Amino acid sequence: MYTLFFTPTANGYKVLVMLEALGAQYDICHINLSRDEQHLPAFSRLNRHAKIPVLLDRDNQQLVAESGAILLYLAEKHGRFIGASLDARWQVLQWLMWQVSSLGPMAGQNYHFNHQVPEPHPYSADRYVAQTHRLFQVFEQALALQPYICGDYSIADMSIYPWMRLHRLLRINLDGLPRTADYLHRMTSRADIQRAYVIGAPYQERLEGDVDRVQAIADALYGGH
Ligand SMILES: N[C@@H](CCC(=O)N[C@@H](CS)C(=O)NCC(=O)O)C(=O)O
Repeated sequence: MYTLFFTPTANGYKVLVMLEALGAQYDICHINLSRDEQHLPAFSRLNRHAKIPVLLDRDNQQLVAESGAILLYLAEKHGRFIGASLDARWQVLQWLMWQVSSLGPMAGQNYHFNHQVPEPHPYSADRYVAQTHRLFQVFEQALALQPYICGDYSIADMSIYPWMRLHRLLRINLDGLPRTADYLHRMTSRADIQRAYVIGAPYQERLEGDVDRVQAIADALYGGH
């Protein structure tokens, strides 16, 4: 049994997609970022970086933050989606690291400078679109004729898809990226991914997060004060 501290953002969906792929038992503790609930002291005790996602493994009270680390934790614990051979495992780790160190940060800045910046900043907006586009091109070449980035469906795909599916918002035209377009269609058609996005969607509308639960969980783990 797991508790996922979640907001319906790309990084949040990575873990929801994995939990659905595993058929794991979990509940969701909602952190409303638009109300700055990530900065509540109780949540900061769970993750000093004050960001979602965070996973609590109820079996052993293990807390894990950082989406890439959470995906690895779950893949190792369940022995799934991390490559069957040593070579495949390193491929999966390589693409997982590529996502968390390159695609995620570039796409995140792209989104910020195109949709959230208080004053328009065309140089930065265009720069991060160009950087994101280059990463899509790298992915297009690497995908070649494989259905998934490492052959079999893996945590690398689960980390990449939630960002790539935002391609329109990121101003990425898929016309010159036909394999990536097919890949995104293949991923979107997966039943586990569809379930994850159906489960996550209502949290977009929720006004308040589960702040009392966060407090209770932090107190149970670390003691009240
Ligand atoms: N490197 C982190 C990034 C997590 C992250 O940026 N989370 C965002 C939501 S997608 C967040 O919590 N933002 C709140 C804030 O920055 O205050 C990961 O991969 O988990």
